[in-house]
Amino acid sequence: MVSRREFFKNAGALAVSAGLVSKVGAASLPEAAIAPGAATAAPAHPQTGRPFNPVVTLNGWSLPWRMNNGVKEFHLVAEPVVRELAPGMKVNMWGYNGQSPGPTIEVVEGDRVRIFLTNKLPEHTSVHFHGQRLPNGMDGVSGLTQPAIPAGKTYVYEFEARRPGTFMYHPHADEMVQIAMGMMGFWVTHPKNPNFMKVDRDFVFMLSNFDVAPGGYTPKVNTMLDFNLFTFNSRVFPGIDPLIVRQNDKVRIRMGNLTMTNHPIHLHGHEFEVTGTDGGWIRPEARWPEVTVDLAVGHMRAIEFMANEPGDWPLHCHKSHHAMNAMGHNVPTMIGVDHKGLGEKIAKLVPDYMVMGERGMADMESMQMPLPENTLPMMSGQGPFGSIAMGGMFTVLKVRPDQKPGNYKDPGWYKHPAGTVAYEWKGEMPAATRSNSAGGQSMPPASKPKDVELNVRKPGPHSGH
Ligand SMILES: [Cu+2]
Repeated sequence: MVSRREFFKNAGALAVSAGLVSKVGAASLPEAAIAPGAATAAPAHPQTGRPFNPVVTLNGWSLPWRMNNGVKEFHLVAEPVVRELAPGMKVNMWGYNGQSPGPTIEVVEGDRVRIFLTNKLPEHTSVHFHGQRLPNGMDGVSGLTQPAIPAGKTYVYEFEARRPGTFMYHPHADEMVQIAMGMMGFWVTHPKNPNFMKVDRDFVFMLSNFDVAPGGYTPKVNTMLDFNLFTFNSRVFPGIDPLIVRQNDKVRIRMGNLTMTNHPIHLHGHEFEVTGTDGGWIRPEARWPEVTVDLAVGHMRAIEFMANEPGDWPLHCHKSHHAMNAMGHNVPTMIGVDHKGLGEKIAKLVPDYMVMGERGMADMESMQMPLPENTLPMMSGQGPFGSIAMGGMFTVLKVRPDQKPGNYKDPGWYKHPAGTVAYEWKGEMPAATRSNSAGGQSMPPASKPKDVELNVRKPGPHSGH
């Protein structure tokens, strides 16, 4: 029998057809595929079972299955993993099948599903299928609906995927530790009718948070609020892949929140509607337009929009501390403090001392100070105009007219048409602006330009109407 690694290499792709595993006897476990890295895998079109439109897991992949007498069988392995958060930082986590989060599981409404869960953690676990209709004994709550799965054992879950929608899976055993260590994954039950609420691109990712000391390698599992790494699918910007779409594509983004706080996720350049929650699809007449959707802890949300504005549009958490990385916390605010001469004096006593923050924190955008091994600058990522000054829960929706249908290759930065980029004003300043910039000193009044009318409404006969 081939090892998991060899099997995966031989399969050559994430989507493994039943034919490739048919030599494995019906009584044996299905092979547990693993993903070698944190790249976004191409959508896995089904080669067996009923048709569906696959999702794209940001910096993730979908788990192959085998058909066994009409039952879709998946093999999840709960195990310690090493996850790269972004180039330059790797973290010891717990996850499934080689990665955190685990692979996305995709099934079709009405599918009979069998999940084998092998526990390779040093302690017991279980797996709960969040939001699903299933027999109570398949709900995965250790102690309540089943015994906890001891280390080294494999348990089997079996149920019909009754309701289409957006779900997740995670342990209901020592959750504080296991979820803090990264144990979670996405689950999509596609509708029986592939044309129901069909979209051109369907992205999924989990929100998670970690507290890893700069230079450390393992999340602190007892942290309750002060996390320093906020992630989309256990990646931080600039490690999060962009969402690549073709102009005028109908786009769905599904997100699930297993952090310790809420996240207002904001999209630039477009309005969207929330079309689904973990409770199901929202009736069209009950939806309203938004540009930010708040995900409470335990929430899943599906948003949809027409990507009709070409460009590079941020998609990010609107909590400003969640769009930056580890180094920014517990630093005193130094704006306005005059450090002149002080830095040199302290440097004689403390050779590594560095003054920062006296003009705001923008100096932190690029790595101007040496970082400990295995951490990331608090804000980073280079764009076409300089540093993007973001980290954490931040990525870019790239809308391009010439992106081929079904193609997810990064087209590079947007090339703005001439005359459509903000530019420096080089003309005359109005008086008020000049006096502000001169620090409040009085300036001679500027004469009003002849061709500019002051925009003041005079009360007319219809005022107060
Ligand atoms: Cu947030």
